[in-house]
Amino acid sequence: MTEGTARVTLEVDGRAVEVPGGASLLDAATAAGVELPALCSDTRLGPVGSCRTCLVRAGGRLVAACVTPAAAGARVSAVAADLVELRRDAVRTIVSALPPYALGPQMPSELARVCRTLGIGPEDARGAGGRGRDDSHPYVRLDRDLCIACGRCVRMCADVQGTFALTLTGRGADTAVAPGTGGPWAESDCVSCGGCVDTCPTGAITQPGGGSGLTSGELLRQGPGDPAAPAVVRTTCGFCGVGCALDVAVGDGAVAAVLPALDGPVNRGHACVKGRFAHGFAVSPERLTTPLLRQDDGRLEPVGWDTAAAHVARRLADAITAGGPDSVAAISSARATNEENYLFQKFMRTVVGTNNIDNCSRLCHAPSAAGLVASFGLSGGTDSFDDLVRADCLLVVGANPVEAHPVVGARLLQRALRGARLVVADPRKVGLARQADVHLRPRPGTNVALFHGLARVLLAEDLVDHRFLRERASGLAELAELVASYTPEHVARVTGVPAADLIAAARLYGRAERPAIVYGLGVTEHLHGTDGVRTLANLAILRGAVGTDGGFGVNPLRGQNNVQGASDMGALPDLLPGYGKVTDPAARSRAEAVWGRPVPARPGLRIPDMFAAARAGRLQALWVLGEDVCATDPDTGNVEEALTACPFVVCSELFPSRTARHADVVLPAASWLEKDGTFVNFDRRFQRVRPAISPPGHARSDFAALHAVASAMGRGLDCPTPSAALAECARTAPLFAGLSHERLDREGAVAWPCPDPAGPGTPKLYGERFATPDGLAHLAAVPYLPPGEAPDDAYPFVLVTGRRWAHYNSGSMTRRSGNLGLAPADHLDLHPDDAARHGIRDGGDVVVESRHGRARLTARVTSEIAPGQVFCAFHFPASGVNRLTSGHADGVTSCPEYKVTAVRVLAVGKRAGGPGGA
Ligand SMILES: Nc1nc2c(c(=O)[nH]1)N[C@H]1C(S)=C(S)[C@@H](COP(=O)(O)OP(=O)(O)OC[C@H]3O[C@@H](n4cnc5c(=O)[nH]c(N)nc54)[C@H](O)[C@@H]3O)O[C@H]1N2
Ligand SMILES: Nc1nc2c(c(=O)[nH]1)N[C@H]1C(S)=C(S)[C@@H](COP(=O)(O)OP(=O)(O)OC[C@H]3O[C@@H](n4cnc5c(=O)[nH]c(N)nc54)[C@H](O)[C@@H]3O)O[C@H]1N2
Ligand SMILES: [Mo]
Repeated sequence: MTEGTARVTLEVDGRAVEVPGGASLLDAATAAGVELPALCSDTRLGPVGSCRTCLVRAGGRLVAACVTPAAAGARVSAVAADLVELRRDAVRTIVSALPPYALGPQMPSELARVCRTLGIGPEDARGAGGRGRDDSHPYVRLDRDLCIACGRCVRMCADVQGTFALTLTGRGADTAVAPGTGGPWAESDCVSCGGCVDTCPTGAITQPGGGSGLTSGELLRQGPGDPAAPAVVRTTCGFCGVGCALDVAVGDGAVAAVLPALDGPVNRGHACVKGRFAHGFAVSPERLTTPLLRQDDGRLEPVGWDTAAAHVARRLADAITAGGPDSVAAISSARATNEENYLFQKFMRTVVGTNNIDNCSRLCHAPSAAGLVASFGLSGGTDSFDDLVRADCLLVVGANPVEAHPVVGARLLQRALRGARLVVADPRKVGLARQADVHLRPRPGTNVALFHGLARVLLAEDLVDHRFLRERASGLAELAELVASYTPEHVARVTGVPAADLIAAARLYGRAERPAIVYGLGVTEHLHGTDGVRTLANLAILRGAVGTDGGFGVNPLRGQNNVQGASDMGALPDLLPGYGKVTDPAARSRAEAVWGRPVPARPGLRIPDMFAAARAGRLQALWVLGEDVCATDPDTGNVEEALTACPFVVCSELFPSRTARHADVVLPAASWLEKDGTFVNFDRRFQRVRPAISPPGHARSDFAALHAVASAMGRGLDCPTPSAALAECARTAPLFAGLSHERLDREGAVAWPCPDPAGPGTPKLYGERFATPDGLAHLAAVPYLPPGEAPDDAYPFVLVTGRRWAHYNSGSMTRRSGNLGLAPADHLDLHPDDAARHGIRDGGDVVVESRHGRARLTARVTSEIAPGQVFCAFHFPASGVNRLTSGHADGVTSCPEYKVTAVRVLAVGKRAGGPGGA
């Protein structure tokens, strides 16, 4: 169906129905309340009309309803007895080749339901079976005997996921789905998005365990009155920042299946290996189930919540007495809800009396916040995801959405396959690069030179929007002067990107009608990350491609499920909920009026400054909630030293993390599947989070834990429920004034700014003016400066760290799920030439050493990585990857330089000092 086209009216069995232009007769029949069997059809896929089960009569002819457009004025006959008989025959023919259990009473499949309505029973299924199964994959089960070769799975894999892992093989009635690589499913290109499982109408492709055969489509059909229907809870995924709406099917108090919601505003019936399948962590025997208190003998022993809360309260009060409120600090969590983040910053500001609160945005997209505010005024991406997928040129920079934001990655890939131009800037041959018109491979840490090079081409070839620059932007003269020296040849020397590629990329972005910029940590996690964001934003400003109809702006793929929200809620040392500055008396008094308590005016410590203060003996207490700082912050040795030096450490966690091992009190937390609240996704949408299951043992939501400690300190925090907390936040922050749980329950998703309960949210920003003080977009004329570390004879490689598709950050959750079977270890990617030179073989163990520490990994020899560079993820803390990374950080925001570390690599068993690796 095409959006925005006029609606058409037609008649189905004498009943007038109205459908959008472009709809099919199948849609029209559905609108008329007639359910047709349509075994090759799925709303996520284009129609193919191959199964011939949806036959209707239109204009006197028999047609397959799914492939016939609904024409205005058409008269359609769908329920006539002869048509029902024809459809029954078509379905019966299909069924006849299946074994009887295909229609068994336990089958929740679409086919079984259709057969029940048509009066077709197991006796009609007379297939002998014997075609075999493929149970090799942890999340996908294939029963070839149930395959009807409808092709839905193949099309989901190709047209929605973009992986092309599946095909139909065999002849005639023997045709069945198979991995395209020929071997077992587990060895195929499958990335476990679950799309095939979710569309299969027969139960041929299912997932193991409960919920087998249940699909999003069937879930949508089951009314609340259906006694066979499982309890289903609509919630928002708690892994990355895409914000997929998920339906969690619950049986016996446990997750039976997680299905992507067909009407999910962002994901539209798609999901990835994490949201869809990686929920096993929730019932891991390693979950923390009771508070733990460090005893005199050094052991952590279980205690009750009252004891734990009283202890935390007393030690925090002691710390305040001994060192003042600013000797207490807190790290809040981008995994936790908005309401929890709101409550935590309120606790620190009003109960403790300090602004010492920060969140992992510091390690991630803090440069986006700073850079986008400086360029445009607000701390968020400029456009909505819906716009991105309408762009005709995508510039994807330092982001690997195919692995890190798979639902976004798949949609961008589909857009490129359907004709949008694609420019990828990444040192590695990442998934999208394979489809790119131009793949720019800058040396890590040279973005600013690259972006200036692109800007210079735009200016030199007059691919800029003069009117926009005159009326809506400032800083052109300074930028033009600066970039004059960034000639393609000069930029080629600095970045390694051939001049011709640079020019080609600039022309694609410069000549597109609706260009969009999407970027990730390859821009931010650098010594000059904020400069990177600003000079990337320059390109959109030069083109007039932001705040106008002619472009889709500059959009960071924010990382964690709620990293946007944690910052929106003011879990930051310098900003209050809704981004009022703590140094601004007006912003403070607005919060003070709501909270009835003074708000400290001095900005607090950032995460790295908290550790430095602890090491210097200036921090009395630190509460770390939902961040494994000993695994994920850079230069682990320094972090461990800080936690050891800090007299009192509290850790709120799901698992006994590395950080928890350093804590004096460990508080067991509820996970996203177990709590109530909201998250804000990467395109600024608030969405509801709802508890599907109960937390294990005595684990509690962070929300409840904060209340418990506050009341043990003799201080109320008000807002007894998450709903009350968001309502209070709305009164504190004009940006969110129109938001409430009630509204989100009604509308699903609302993008901020949302200043008015009666007005809409704002998916696209800056239509009239930018939110900067002068209303203009600000071009940034900052020079390129080199990264903090460079390779030398002792450390000849540049190590880039980042993500892999199957695991998530510290891996605390994905390693405790079936995903471990998909990716059992961290690998160090290195180029075949480098491997040969250093005597390293694929699959061999290697030691990696930097100036800061050492790690142990398994080598993966691949030309995805450029010579002289190596790449690894940080999903297995035991490997020690963050012992390698340095304390270098972005000068503006303190975001760590995770993307550039000089290292040497040694095959295990070899002595240091091998060729090039002394
Ligand atoms: N599967 C999975 N998904 C995740 C996560 C996860 O751990 N696992 N984590 C979530 C989080 S918290 C975040 S923040 C996001 C991150 O999502 P991304 O930003 O996509 O993740 P990264 O893989 O860290 O880095 C992106 C790319 O930057 C490239 N890069 C490195 N240096 C440079 C450079 O100098 N210039 C350019 N142009 N590119 C460079 C790297 O090669 C890498 O491919 O993912 C989220 N989603
Ligand atoms: N080398 C390297 N290091 C990196 C990066 C990189 O690219 N390279 N990326 C950085 C980035 S972008 C980020 S965002 C950080 C992420 O770093 P972290 O935030 O430390 O990583 P996570 O694994 O997402 O989650 C932290 C912990 O929160 C717990 N948790 C999950 N949900 C909840 C909850 O609801 N409540 C509580 N109390 N706990 C919960 C999990 O068990 C986990 O141990 O890592 C950074 N580290
Ligand atoms: Mo992140």
